[in-house]
Amino acid sequence: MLLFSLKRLILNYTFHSLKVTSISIFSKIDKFFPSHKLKQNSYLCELKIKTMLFDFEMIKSVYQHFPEKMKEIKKHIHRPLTFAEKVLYVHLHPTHKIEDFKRGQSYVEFAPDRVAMQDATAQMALLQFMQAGRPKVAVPSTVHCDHLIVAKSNAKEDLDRAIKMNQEVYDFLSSVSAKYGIGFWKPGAGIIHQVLLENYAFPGGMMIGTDSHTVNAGGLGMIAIGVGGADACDVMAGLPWELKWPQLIGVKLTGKLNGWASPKDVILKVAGILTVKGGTDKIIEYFGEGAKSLSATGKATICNMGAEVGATTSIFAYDDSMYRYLVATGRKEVADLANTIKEHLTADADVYEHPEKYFDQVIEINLSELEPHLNGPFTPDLATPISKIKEVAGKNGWPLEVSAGLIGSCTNSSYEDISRAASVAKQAEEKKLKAKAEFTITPGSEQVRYTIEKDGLIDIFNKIGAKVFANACGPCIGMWDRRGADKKEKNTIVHSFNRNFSARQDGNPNTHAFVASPEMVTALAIAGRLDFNPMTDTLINEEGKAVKLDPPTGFELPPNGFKVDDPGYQAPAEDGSQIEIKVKPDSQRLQLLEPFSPWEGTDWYGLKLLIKVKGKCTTDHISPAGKWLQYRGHLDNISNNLLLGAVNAFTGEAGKTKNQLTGQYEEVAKVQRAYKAANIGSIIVGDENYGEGSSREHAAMEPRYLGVKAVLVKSFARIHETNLKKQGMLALTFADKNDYDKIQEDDTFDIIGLTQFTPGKPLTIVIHHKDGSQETILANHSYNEQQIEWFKAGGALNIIRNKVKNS
Ligand code: MIC
Ligand code: SF4
Repeated sequence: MLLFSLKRLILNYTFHSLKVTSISIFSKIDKFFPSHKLKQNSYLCELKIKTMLFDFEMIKSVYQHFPEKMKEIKKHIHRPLTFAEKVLYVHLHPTHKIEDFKRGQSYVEFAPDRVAMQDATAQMALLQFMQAGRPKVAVPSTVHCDHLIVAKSNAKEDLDRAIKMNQEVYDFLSSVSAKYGIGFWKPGAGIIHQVLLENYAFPGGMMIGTDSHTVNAGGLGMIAIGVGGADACDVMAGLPWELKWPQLIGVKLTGKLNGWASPKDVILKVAGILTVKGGTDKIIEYFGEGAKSLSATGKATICNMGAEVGATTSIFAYDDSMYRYLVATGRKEVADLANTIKEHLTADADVYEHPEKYFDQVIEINLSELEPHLNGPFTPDLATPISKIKEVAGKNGWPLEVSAGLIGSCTNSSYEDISRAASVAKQAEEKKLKAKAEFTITPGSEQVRYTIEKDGLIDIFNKIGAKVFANACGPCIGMWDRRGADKKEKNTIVHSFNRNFSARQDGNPNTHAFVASPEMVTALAIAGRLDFNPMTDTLINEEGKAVKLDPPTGFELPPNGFKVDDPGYQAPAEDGSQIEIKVKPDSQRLQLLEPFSPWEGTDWYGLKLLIKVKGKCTTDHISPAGKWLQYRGHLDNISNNLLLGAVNAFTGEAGKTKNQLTGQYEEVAKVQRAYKAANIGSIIVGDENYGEGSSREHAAMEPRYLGVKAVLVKSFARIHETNLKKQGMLALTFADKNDYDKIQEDDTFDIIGLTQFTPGKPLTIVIHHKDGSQETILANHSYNEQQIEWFKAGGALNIIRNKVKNS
């Protein structure tokens, strides 16, 4: 009894900003974290909470100030505003003047409401935050353990194995979170973006997250943006966060989805139109009757995969679907508050009536005519409508047999998704069909998993031989122990994830991965064929009869409500000052960071070409995931994967380059370590949209750590370019893209103009060829004054500590 009262008392402290409406059981933290430093400290206890309402006071304050801020904004901007613009303006940093910012040009400082981090990026973000010298995070923040769980046998075994294997990292994240006031979602709790949507996202709010798919929360009307850990570190330290004021794309949705078409097909079509770089430095705002007809989770799917067109973020205005979702996920208080400022949580009327006047580009999609799509292989923007797949696949020689169908991931694991996929699976059973391909499901959160289990949906999948993996990223990020993948056979898989870059899911570059809606994935897994069109084709069942699948049906929200026993949340300590964070000096998983050295104050001469990369070079090519995820907290170890997936323009081989000192071809990191040992700087040359994909700042920190000085490319993806700048690297683009062709394998470079490094002024690069000839080219950059300071200081982190001290 005494213990119980004590814990109750402690709870009152711990959940100062968390309204707990129902607590079922107290249990012990050492179930998950046996070696946890805090277990002796009675103030931290694991809770099983059925309904939680986080940060209500913060949300209340955002809504309270929204109308008066809008009034002030309207005094300065005399034109109708889109919804995205309103949310951006309302979140301007208080020190920033309100003005009509230049889209695609002005750098603007914001004050986001919250920060989210997933385990694979949180390690580096928090290692940096620990250097900032703050006792607590300045805004509500959370860590989510979802990326490090290998999908192999089944949820339980996989989770147990992951907890054992990643103990050191989980312990680190859990105790850093407890110390600095960060909410911690344990392994098994779910994928960051689903957990955020279910618990934290709110209409009109602003969030940054150390994962490119943070944009998912646009489905609940939030401006949510993916960033590198150094950006997260700034905001957690109470500093303003900077972003180039984006351009705006308006997508008008008319009609209504029907039959096999789903929200996923909206974004698959948009990806086909915009391509992987069409959204760079742009926000996509969806509107129209069609938008209102979509569920909130459907909207989140569309926003989530906006990362695949490089968009800064995507957003829908507040509507009834969001109200319903907030209520269903235990946040009626937030929904009711949102209703009180409804008129501000959408664009001004004229914007949606005359979109061409307010958006830089307008796209119109009629949902009534939308066909299901299959996007791939190897890139998410290669969109093929299902009616054309036979012809296109045949022409390209894509393997037609589907070897695996996988549903889940942050973008498609809502109750609606799973229930629609289950309706297809159910028919298979009724119509005497079995899934021909391997079929797997990764639920997005424990809340979704628990509810679908209770509602009998997991049983339906089991009956057609499906495997249910742990609530985590799993195969989506290459954490898939796929039998036989090492044989590197040519094969086709279909999944409902976002990304299908070469080798991403199973490490096999010959796996042709196609992205589709969960219901289409289920149909194709049953048929076992890529060219199966469920709208027109029949299948032969076990009795030899031809049967046809009916269009899927599902539930927007669980008819009997969401249920969960233990959502997997751990609250931070009220006073974390006594918590000590230890990192073993010989650890292979974690390494404390040393500051990078500042710029030498001179121009650079004699830099060697490290590698000239040809074609697509995503962050998966620069710093692959899969088995390398284990080193995300250890900069020296992970640096060995530098550019392992990048294709060398001179040899066509991935991951190897010529060591100019020896003439040998070796792994890129090895060559770079040799240059570093010889005190020689180097430069990486790349193609278009370099650094596309993920937010992982390792892709920028690794070259910096190994002594690369500059990255010179035709164009950059937004997050990667910022990450390079933050880490003190020189991120340059060819002023004339044709100059890319001038770069030869044994070149040496001088970079001139650094002593007068100024915004808007190009730098000069002298290329020395091996035959003694030389050429001079210009390189552009997009550094503003502050970013030049980061460069000079050797990285933003070297400045942040002082700023925090003086603030
Ligand atoms: C991804 O989908 O590529 C990831 C893994 O979630 C990344 C983050 C990472 O590399 O850790 C992302 O999208 O930012
Ligand atoms: Fe995880 Fe995949 Fe979503 Fe990235 S895209 S957060 S790896 S589920």
